[in-house]
Amino acid sequence: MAAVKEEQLQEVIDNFKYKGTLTDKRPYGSGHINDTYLLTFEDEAGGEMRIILQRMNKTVFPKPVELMENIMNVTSYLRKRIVERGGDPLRETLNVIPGPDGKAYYVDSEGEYWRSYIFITDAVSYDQVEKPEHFYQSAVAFGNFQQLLAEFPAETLHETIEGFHDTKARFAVFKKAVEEDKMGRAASVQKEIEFVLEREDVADYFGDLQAKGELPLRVTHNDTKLNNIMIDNESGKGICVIDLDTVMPGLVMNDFGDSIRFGASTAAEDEQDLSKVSLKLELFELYAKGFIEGCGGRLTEKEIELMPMGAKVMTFECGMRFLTDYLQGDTYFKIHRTHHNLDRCRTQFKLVEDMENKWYTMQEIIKKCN
Ligand code: ADP
Ligand code: GN1
Ligand code: MG
Repeated sequence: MAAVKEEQLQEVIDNFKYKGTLTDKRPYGSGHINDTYLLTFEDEAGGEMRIILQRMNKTVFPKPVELMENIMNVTSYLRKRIVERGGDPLRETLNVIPGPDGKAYYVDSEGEYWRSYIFITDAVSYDQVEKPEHFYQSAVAFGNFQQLLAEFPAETLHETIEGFHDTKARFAVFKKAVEEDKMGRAASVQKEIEFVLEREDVADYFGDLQAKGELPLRVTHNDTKLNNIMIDNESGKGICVIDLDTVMPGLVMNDFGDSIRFGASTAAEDEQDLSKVSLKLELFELYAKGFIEGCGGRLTEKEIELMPMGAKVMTFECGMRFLTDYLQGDTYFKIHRTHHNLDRCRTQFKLVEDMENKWYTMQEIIKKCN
């Protein structure tokens, strides 16, 4: 996607007609998909108001109107549930600020879709675990999110990205990308390509079980990275689950697994020194405890038993997606250096290998939690 232009950003800000005087605007966060800005306004009394403004990624989400319909439905459902349990709906779920005509988005003169959220104050989204307690609390919050949406009418949700965690389908896309080799990069990443091809069974695992009817389809978040949760500065609790673009029917093991691949790693997702990358079992255990607790008894024995598999499948799938994007010319994930997607892919594969080595212990940990 073309970079956001200054005048384009200004047009959008003007059209949202926010209250107060704009005192600051800056790119914000480290998401790989949307273009996020933090806007600061001052009101007449000198008070400060912060807002999140995002250009939605149309390449990734080709149906932004349906996407916003999902977000409005999910957040208004959550809002009711939060109020019922005495929580603060302005901090515990996303709040969309309507556009000029009352819609949940604004389309700029270039045809790009923008949306705006109330900024959640006094909370931080972490890119890496700084305190294990934060990770535990993020697990409780993601589990809780799952629980809160357990009775949500799943049939009203649009599939914002078709086959998002259909690892088997992603394997097929990967193979095609290798064959096409658009950028002429395949020869230089033979080791990584082999790594994927040797693990077709991992790609098929959940799809096969689903086909046998052994896994319940639930409303899941599908992008449970640590930086998609706001941790309250004061209480250290996971106050709000954000980035709701991919809330869709899915498998709970994948929500668990995606958090593990990101948060229970000893290094950043794009670490170049692979000797620093491994699975931290203490964090795996902590997250498992928090997540199962957060789900409040709704998980089946099978779902719990398959959590290590969720971690492996999500890590494998993510690495494969990074490698696919690298082979296709970096058109999906935002990159900040030439081989960024390759670096990301390598950390994921290093983690998969480490999980394979620690498989027995991972399973023993989950048995203890069950
Ligand atoms: P992406 O899909 O690109 O990851 P996100 O919706 O996750 O986009 O937003 C990127 C970052 O912006 C988040 O990781 C978080 O730090 C910040 N952010 C998003 N929404 C809010 C909000 N309502 N309040 C505070 N920070 C937010
Ligand atoms: C993307 O949007 P963000 O940065 O939270 C991606 C996830 C990947 C993740 C890898 C819609 O998440 O699926 O796991 O990057 N989101 C989408 O860091 O593709
Ligand atoms: Mg995000």
